[in-house]
Amino acid sequence: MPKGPITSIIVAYGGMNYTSPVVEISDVYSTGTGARAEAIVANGVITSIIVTNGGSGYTAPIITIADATGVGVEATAIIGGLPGSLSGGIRKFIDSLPRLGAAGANNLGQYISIANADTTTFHGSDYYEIGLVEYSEQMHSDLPATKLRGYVQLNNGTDSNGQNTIMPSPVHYLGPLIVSGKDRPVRIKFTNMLPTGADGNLFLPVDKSVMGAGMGPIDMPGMPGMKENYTENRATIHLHGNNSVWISDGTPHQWITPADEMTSYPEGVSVVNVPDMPDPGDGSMTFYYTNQQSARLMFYHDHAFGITRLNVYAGEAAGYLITDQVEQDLINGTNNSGVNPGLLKVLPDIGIPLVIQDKTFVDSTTISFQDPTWKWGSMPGIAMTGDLWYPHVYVPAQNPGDITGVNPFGRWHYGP
Ligand SMILES: [Cu+2]
Repeated sequence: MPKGPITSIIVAYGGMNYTSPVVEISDVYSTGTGARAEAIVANGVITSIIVTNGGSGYTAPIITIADATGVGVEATAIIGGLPGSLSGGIRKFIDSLPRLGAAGANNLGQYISIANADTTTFHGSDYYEIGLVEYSEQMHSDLPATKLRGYVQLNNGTDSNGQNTIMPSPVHYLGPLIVSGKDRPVRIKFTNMLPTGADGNLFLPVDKSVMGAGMGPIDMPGMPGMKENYTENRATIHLHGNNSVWISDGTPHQWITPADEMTSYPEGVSVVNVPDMPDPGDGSMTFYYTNQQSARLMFYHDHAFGITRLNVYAGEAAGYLITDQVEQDLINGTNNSGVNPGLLKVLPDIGIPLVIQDKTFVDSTTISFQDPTWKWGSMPGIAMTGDLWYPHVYVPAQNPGDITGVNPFGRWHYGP
């Protein structure tokens, strides 16, 4: 978070009956030191507060006025009121947007990779082998690298001799984008390559009271009545918005664990592979998409029972774009579809996919005040700046300790 000296204090309401007020300046996160200020009183009202020493390192300053007789003053301390007085934090508009392909890399080297189709292994279809891996990527100039999980292409399309080639591409956040055409089927072999055992646990808090995230139906080995938990490295691919047949939908019950995971639940109960593709083996699934849809931007993402929101937040999402003859006519100034008799070039290209996401990052210097029970991330138990943060405390809307009975920050009502 940004830190700096206190550059001014604004009095919103001067109160009454003040005689010799003393201004005390503290900080919500205990980061600031050294600030001093004096209150100016006229007829018992504080008319202004003068900063005599701005101090340093303030993040969220609090003004307290001590006085034997006065009440009611309201004042706000300002940090960053002078150009260049702030340091730290995540600055706006510093990094450019990662665009499509290596040529679209931004200043951090981020870009959304584009998958290369193998057009020969399955005649009439585009074929992709997609892995799921754990990796790190720097998301902002003011952050260290962030631990993520995401998709990566494992084959490399079709070479100039028409052969399927194997050359894993580097993993890129929100990649690899699959570009397909209306009515051109896409086939995918998905392989879960996440870590296993304790390393396979998510680096985000998992609420095991959510159905599908905690205990499953099977007893732990040798412990009758003690149910074994589902693992946190379960994953699948669901193509969001696609007109998919159910066996390839990637429903909440169509997930798979890595091949070498030790678990009584190696795959979801509804996993069905594509009948005319080879058995992909443990840790892999196959999918078939008809793409009988008009041009559109979709995305594929994880859908595993009980942890979908966490897996997608961790990075298990990528773009999927269908183009069609109508769109191509509007790009190329042709009229094969019949919608463009004027042969106009209306569209410059298939577009620039825009993806808007909401992420919160851990700041190791303030997390112990903001979230005292945070214990997840890349070094569980040690708060690491740049780790993804996720809510994990259910704050009740009732507060028996407050005379109103209400907790204004609460979101959850007690049951009867
Ligand atoms: Cu979805």
